[in-house]
Amino acid sequence: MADAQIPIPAPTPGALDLKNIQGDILQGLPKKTEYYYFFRILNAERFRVDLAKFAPHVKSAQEVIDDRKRIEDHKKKGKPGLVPVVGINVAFSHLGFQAMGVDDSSLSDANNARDPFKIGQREDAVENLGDNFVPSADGNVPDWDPAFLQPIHGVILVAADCHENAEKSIEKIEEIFRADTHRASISQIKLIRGDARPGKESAHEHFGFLDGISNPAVIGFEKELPGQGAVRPGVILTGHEGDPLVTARAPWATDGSFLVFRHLFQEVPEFNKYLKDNALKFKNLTPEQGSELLGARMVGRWKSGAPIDITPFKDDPVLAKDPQRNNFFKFEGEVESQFKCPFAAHIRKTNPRDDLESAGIPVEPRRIVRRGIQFGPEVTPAEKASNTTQKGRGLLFVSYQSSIANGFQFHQQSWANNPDFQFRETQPERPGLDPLIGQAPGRPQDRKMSGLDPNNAQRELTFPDFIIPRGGEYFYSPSIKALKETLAKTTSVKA
Ligand code: N7H
Repeated sequence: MADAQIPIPAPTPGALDLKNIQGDILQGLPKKTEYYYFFRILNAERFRVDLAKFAPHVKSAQEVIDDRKRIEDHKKKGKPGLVPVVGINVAFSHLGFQAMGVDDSSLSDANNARDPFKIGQREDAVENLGDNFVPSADGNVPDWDPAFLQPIHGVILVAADCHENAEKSIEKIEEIFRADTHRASISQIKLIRGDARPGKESAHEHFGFLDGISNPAVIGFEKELPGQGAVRPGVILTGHEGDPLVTARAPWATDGSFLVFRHLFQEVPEFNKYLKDNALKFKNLTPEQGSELLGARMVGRWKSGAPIDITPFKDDPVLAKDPQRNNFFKFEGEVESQFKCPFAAHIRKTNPRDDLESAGIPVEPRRIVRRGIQFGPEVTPAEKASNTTQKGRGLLFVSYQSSIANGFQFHQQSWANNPDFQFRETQPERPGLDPLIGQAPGRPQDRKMSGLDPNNAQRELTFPDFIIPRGGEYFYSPSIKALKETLAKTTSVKA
């Protein structure tokens, strides 16, 4: 997600051990490109020895702060080009901990037999997330890229300013794990590259909307901007106040976080055609403005990033760029109204703000921080002309949270896919599904929402799938100390 927009936080010294927390979690590794290297562990002993050599390369939150300062200085001085930077992080699935022979029971909820981390995303995708599936003799299999149907033990993240620097690092990493030799300790399952979009689209996702605006402020790390919402560190980091399993965590599970990865394809020409064909007729808007308004009402923000709760019928690019104002809204006083922002708009579904808080239900325990990056090329002229996707593109979605069940899974299953959320008592209209990520497998007629038409809140619009998940996994991003002292082995083994 948009990197350039993230304001540099003012860390509170000493509050969190920033040298112990992996760098992607609290602030995001700086990046123009990011590679996700999914791997399987071939030999636990060898892998844990190799991990001891790899661990010093893992970038901490403190090092990310230092990198971002260097980038900021470079920009301020008006120097040309980009500061060379590489950030490496790593995370493991439940199967990965099992493969290493490490007891990870304190990472799962003992009272939840279907804890998402324990069952893995492949199982969760059909059971709870609503991904499309293919029936088979062994049960329903998600309609995913076959690579993600295999057991995945871990993912290495390599973020950089350019492909060359990232690829050099991947070569070094492969040397450490002796990949491609007869003594390899890992084998690559899939390597996916994400890239920021070119030019002035660089902080925008493929549908054209500015992304990376709203993430919660983690108390003890950064100062809250107006409307941003602050969370206790344990909502994001395991082993801290706010982590629902804080008392059950093993000591090594402090300062880590669960990393949710989703390979999400976006049908951009089809999305654009839908907006054109269903342009809203409102006041004296031109058809083009009517399409823009429809898109803004589906997302809850204009492409510029300006929130429609503040500026409902006209974009405001100056407001969009102002971090003091672009999050300063909470759907206040609109619990029964979707005139300004539809109930099911993507950002209202995924952060309901006053919709819940006014009823005394805190949103804080549900919040996630989103990282990730776009992948795939720009729409080609042929795709534009035919309104049909011919090249794969979308979002490598990444979120961090201390509980997948409370965070990502809840967003997807209980909010985005639930036509009754947010629960209304008096209004006749049902909110419907999140028009972007809401899923109703096998029931295309149910992919609909109300509230898009400001003249008629009850009018429902039905839409095809614009976002198609093709894979993913649930990982745990351990602390740097856990990597070095619990997971890695320094004693040499016969290789
Ligand atoms: Fe979403 N998009 O381009 O439309 N997202 N999202 N998302 N999303 C947000 O506030 C998008 C996805 C959240 O606090 C913005 O940063 C796309 C998943 C949350 O106000 C835009 C995809 C999940 C927020 C998009 C996608 C979420 C959020 C506004 C997939 C969780 C913050 C910019 C391809 C299950 C809400 C911003 C808040 C914002 C888009 C996926 C969650 C523009 C294209 C899977 C929590």
